Amino acid sequence: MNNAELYEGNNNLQKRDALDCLEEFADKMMWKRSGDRIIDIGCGDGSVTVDLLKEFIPENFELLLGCDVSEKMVAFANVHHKNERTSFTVLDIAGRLPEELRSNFNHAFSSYTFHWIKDQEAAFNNMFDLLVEGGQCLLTLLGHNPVFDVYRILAESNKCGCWLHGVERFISPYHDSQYPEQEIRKLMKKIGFTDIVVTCQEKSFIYDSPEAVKKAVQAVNPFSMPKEVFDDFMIDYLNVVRDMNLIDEVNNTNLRAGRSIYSLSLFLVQS
Ligand code: J10
Repeated sequence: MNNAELYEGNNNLQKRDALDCLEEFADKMMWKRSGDRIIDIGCGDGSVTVDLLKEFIPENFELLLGCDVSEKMVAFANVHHKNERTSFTVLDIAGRLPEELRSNFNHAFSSYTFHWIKDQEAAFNNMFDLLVEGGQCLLTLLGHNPVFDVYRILAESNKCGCWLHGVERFISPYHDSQYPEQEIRKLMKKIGFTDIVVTCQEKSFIYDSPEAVKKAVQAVNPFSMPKEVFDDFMIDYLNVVRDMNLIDEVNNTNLRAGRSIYSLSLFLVQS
């Protein structure tokens, strides 16, 4: 996920779910009279940070810092969205936390990022350490999503398999979980969060056309492959999607994708 322009134009599903999560938990957010410091983990191109998140935070915030593991995404976000109080920096949330970021934020947000992280404990520990005591965090991430089954099926195929080596690295840690909420709750308690709320909702999403599905998949494709291979890969991808009955025709033009997308929302307080 390194093409910021492509992601910016094809992330309606991610934006819809980020908005749902912000609306679901807006009442629980406690803001200071002024001067809140806010971090958005996995900011990507920065559009969710500035278009959605900013609508939910008080105007008198002190700092809004977006961070992402991708240098290209951060560079794009800084060019398009940086101002006096909003900026973007490179950070691997599962890696070593820079000292200056520790206990530095009143609120941490993250949307559609944590399902890419294998070491959940390291990432959530870092999230805890970023916050001041009593700091709050709000996250949305994928549990089960058929997109991961499609990757697994294609990884086994003779034609595409060689481009999908190490496919398990890119499967949500909760894709195969029967009770993801319980698993997450247990980990959050171990880390030390209090007031833990974890919800899991089944969702679907309407795309305008197969071309829109193709672009959305391309925008988050974690496998590197040449452009000509990608076009072929997408033909196979959409064939698997059809074989698995993952898309329905709606009004003959739109497509409803993935009736079994499970989206997890987490609200946590640093004790
Ligand atoms: C940052 O965004 C993401 O991590 C999003 C992911 C992994 C979900 C992408 C799902 C898409 C594009 C829907 C695919 C459609 C199907 C019919 C399987």
